[in-house]
Amino acid sequence: MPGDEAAPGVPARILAAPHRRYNPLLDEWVLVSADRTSRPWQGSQDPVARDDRPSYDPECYLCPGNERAGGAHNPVYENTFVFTNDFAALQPTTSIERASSGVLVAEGERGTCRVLCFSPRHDLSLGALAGPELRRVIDVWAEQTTELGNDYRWVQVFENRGAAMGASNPHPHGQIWAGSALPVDAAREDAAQRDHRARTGRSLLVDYGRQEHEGPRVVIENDDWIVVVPFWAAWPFETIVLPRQPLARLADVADLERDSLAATLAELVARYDGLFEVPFPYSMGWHQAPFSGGPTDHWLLHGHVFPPLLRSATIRKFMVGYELLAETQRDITPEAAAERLRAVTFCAPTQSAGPVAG
Ligand code: H2U
Ligand code: ZN
Repeated sequence: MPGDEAAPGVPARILAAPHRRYNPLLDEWVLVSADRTSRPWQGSQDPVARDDRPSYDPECYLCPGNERAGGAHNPVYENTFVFTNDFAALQPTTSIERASSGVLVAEGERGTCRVLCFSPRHDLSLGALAGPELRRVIDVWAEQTTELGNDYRWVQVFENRGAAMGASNPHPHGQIWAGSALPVDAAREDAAQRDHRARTGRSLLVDYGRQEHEGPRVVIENDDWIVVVPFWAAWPFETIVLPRQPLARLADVADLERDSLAATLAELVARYDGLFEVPFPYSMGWHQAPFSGGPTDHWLLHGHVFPPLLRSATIRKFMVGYELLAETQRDITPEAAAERLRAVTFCAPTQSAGPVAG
């Protein structure tokens, strides 16, 4: 599948030495210094994540029928369950007035935060859900986005998986935050896609997906979706999930494409889990056209997956000194990362995860 060259038109001599790659979505650069992973490491190692969860945990705040930290009780839900975060970072009643004093500027931010339990089963994860169950999660992502888009400009669907990425609970769950402002990254992606459309008449990410077709950064490619380690990836095994049709939001994804998205996501998580043979931690989420009332034809729906692991189950990439002070730097090339994800043996699941216990 991989092409001969990492980027036809970019001389191999540039990519063979330390170099910077441009991220056109965020209008920023990343420094690529291949082979730095061979340097000695006597620093931090994360504990290996043990995964011996029961299918029902009486102490879990998210399991069916249990009491949550805020005192509410979960229903005995059988599929997915959405509730307003008991410790929400945003409130729907906040006034969005803006004020400034000299160089100090502040504005109120109105919004809401929801939690989405992917399954009643405490011991599963997004990628371990059976096809129809994962498909249902996709449907809920789409429904929630449409509903919240009636009230808010930006709807952020995401999942933090694993303690290494700050997940507060191992029960399979994600979050949905919606707010009145366009957050920083959303605004940058909106501007970049709008600009590309104005200059070329085409969609930035449709152009990008076409350019990556059958190339060396492809991890998964099927009729509906392409998953690549972006040419400008910041995190070691970062991927982007792109539809092959020009769709602006999850609600635009048709029935069969939702099924193939479920299969694509399950395969992606399985490839991550197989890489270091641990439940791979990550933050993943969807970027969808903002609900600003204007045209959305410059936007392409896409998923970002940001996993922190670098060289083993216990050694992560730290975004620290140079990254915090200058710009992002990566130690393995995106092409090498994609090759390793492709090399993981993947077997499509054949049966449902089974009934809930407890
Ligand atoms: P994370 O694991 O990604 O932190 O998401 C879990 C969210 O669930 C977290 O934002 C909320 C936390 O505030 N939560 C509740 O709303 N109620 C609870 O009883 C436990 C956790
Ligand atoms: Zn649970």
